[in-house]
Amino acid sequence: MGLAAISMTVSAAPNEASGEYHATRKPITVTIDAFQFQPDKIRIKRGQSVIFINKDEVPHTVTPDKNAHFVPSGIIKGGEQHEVLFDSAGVQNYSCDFHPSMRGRVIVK
Ligand SMILES: [Cu+2]
Repeated sequence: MGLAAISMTVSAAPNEASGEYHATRKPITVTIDAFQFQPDKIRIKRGQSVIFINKDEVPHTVTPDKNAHFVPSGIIKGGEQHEVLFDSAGVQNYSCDFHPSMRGRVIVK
């Protein structure tokens, strides 16, 4: 996915429960480099998204733990990136399907 596509996916979708718009919250970037999520702990606001950029040459995933609430990234090929929307508050832990020791946490307020 290119940068142009990314900016288009940051849509101005209203949160229907609150009627509040989250479009002004810019995505945060997490880099996947040398089999690590960097940073592996971030804090964001509900409705904010995270762009995971895979700088490795091998594919990775951002897969929620059983009790986490966000849509799995699917495979992010080497050199590619994927945006994940976090619209549930709480501690969202995730790992990579291929490398279970690769773990990260998004704290959604
Ligand atoms: Cu991996």
